[in-house]
Amino acid sequence: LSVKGKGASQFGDTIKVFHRNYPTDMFTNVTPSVLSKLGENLHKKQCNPLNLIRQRIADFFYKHYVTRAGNPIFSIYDNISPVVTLEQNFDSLLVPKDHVSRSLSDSYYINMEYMLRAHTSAHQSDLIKSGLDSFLVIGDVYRRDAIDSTHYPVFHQAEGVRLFNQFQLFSDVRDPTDLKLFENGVKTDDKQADLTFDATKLLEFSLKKTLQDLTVFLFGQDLEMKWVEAYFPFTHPSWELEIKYQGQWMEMLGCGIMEQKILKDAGAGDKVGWAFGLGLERLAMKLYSIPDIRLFWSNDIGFTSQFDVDDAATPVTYKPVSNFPHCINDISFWVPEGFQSNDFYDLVRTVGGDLIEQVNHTDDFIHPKTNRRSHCYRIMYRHMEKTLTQAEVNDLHQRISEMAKSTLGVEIR
Ligand code: FA5
Ligand code: MG
Repeated sequence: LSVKGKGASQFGDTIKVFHRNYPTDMFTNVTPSVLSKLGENLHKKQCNPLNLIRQRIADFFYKHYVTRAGNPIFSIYDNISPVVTLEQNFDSLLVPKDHVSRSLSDSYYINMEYMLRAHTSAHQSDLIKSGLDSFLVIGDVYRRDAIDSTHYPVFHQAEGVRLFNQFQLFSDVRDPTDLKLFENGVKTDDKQADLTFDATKLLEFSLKKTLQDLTVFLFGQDLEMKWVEAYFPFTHPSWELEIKYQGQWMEMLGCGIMEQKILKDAGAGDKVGWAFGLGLERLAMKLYSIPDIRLFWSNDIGFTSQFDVDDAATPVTYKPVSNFPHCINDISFWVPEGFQSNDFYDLVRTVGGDLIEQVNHTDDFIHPKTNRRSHCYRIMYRHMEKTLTQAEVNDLHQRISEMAKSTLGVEIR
């Protein structure tokens, strides 16, 4: 196993993903455990809460956004392969060449050309190029990330894009004669250089109204939420929506006014638009009171039977089968030059699978004399459906430490 981007040895010269062989290279850092999630499509799976959420979102857009002839405005794509090019995931979205999200420690690469999409935004440009104005993309996305109850290396997003021409954007304005979409201006915190202030404000209003209406549709009126300013390379201005979940603010989605260059490059430079990307697990956790993101992957009938409903609008409140105790073990080691915490998180997940509830980086220090760096991690083990024995945990912990020694070059202290 290698999680550092030199996975060629682990897989040989090629990796097979969905019946296609890809040559491995210096970028290759996908792991067998992450590849095993491809094609699971939880958002299409019977009795999975993500499937219910997907249907609810589709209902909302089909019901509330229709043309005068009664046809839905948004078309929905929930079947696009998560294998994308770096061009799709990054370049088409103006992500700078040196942006952190491109690093081997943040994304899963098949090789220098292909990766597992890190967000559903990867499909924006292609779908606009194909002539669409309003669409949703729903699917699985992959990220090397921290491990806790709201983060998992595979999760699901719903992307929404809506484009407007001049007539459509200003259709509700009483006297639109003086209003324009474009100007030759300067970029400020409030707007892009080539969009007018009027167009920007109307887009912001339309975007926030759509997302607020969606949250009211899903959660009802008395949900605590707030808009926070944000930054994305592909939108400006940008926002995130947070909602209160178990007493804490939890980020649900990112959104903003689409960078005009993306539309130009995709052949839709005469239109303006907004886009959003929301996390389905986060929505589902809130909606069904699901306490841990790993539960979405459970095939345990105690879990799935609770989401066995004919109508996706049926209210469901998850009742934990029971809460089994967790075991905590610490591990500390000297790390080599260039060591990344995400390499260790991946390794822990690869060895421990869903028995890993959480990994915290608890200490980081540099030896004053030798200048060597030491990291300490606290690993919380918990089985969702039974009590783990200390022997089982020790065995796992031992395997994690062996694997860290042999593949990450750390020295256990
Ligand atoms: C994005 O992925 C942007 N593509 C969103 C976007 C689309 C912005 C279009 C502007 C226009 P972000 O990394 O914040 O942004 O992720 C979006 C949402 O995915 C988060 O708000 C959260 O709900 C969910 N999410 C992110 N990381 C994880 C994770 N590791 N586990 C579960 N959910 C996650
Ligand atoms: Mg975010």
